[in-house]
Amino acid sequence: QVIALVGVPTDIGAGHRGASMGPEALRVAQLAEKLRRRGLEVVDRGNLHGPMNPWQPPQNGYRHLPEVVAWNTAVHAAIHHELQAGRLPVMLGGDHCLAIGSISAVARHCRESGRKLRVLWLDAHADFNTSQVTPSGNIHGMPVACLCGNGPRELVEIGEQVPATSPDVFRQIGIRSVDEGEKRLVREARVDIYDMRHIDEVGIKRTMEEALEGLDADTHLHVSFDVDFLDPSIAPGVGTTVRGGPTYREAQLCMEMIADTGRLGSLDIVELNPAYDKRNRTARLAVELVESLFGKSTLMRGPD
Ligand code: DIR
Ligand code: MN
Ligand code: MN
Ligand code: MN
Repeated sequence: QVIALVGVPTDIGAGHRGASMGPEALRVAQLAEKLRRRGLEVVDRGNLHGPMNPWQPPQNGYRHLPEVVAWNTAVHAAIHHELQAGRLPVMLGGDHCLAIGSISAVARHCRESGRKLRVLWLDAHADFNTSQVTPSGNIHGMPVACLCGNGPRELVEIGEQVPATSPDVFRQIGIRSVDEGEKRLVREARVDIYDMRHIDEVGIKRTMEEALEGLDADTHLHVSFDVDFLDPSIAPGVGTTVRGGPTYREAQLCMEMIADTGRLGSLDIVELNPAYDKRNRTARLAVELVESLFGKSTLMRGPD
């Protein structure tokens, strides 16, 4: 299967500038070349285009809502196009608001092809805020809520079916920062959250077994990888670091266990912010982890 890289150079939904440089940082870290070296076929579609970041304060609880709609409309069309053509899309963000466009496209494709959807949300944050409870107005803190129908009409309606998906398709892993009002919302929606305490208590292996449970031959697995999932000591190049995240080895095992399912159908790599990084090390780490996600491992491990 051909992997299609789709760059989305914007920080329109974030509270810090610089995630717009994410796609180029991943290219500089040789994402395409490293995957090709593994024998995979990769096409780089270049970057999507959209409005400049006007850097305005929030209005009615949302910062840059019209611009966020414009970018996500472009993402939805591009990702759906790749899926329709049988390719495996990798969205190079960009901030995490762009998951509204990508996951709504994946959900639409699953409906059209009669497949089930599972979304692994690797993140320090639950991204389940609404305009009522957001502390920031930044829409990168709201994509999961929007995808579940809880958000402004213009965003909730991207992807035709409203809501695009439902809380039960999500498994959130690595969570360690949930805002006060957001806690009530994730609880009410019964979002399946494997927070850092859960990982501490049962370990990353058991956590991933739980999150991946019930996948079958016709499940499409989407991974939404917010780079702030990782501990800031290994991944400083993000706008909103939260200490106490997965270590290098925990992250590797997480990616390898996803690869082992053989069900990966699409991927977002978001929130990478080279302005906060040193010598592109966070992009290089992200590329290394994505190699594992696509099957790289130390030894060959068979069923016997
Ligand atoms: C915070 C930060 N929960 C907010 N969110 C995210 O502003 O809603 N940072 N996603 O990466
Ligand atoms: Mn996020
Ligand atoms: Mn389709
Ligand atoms: Mn995050």
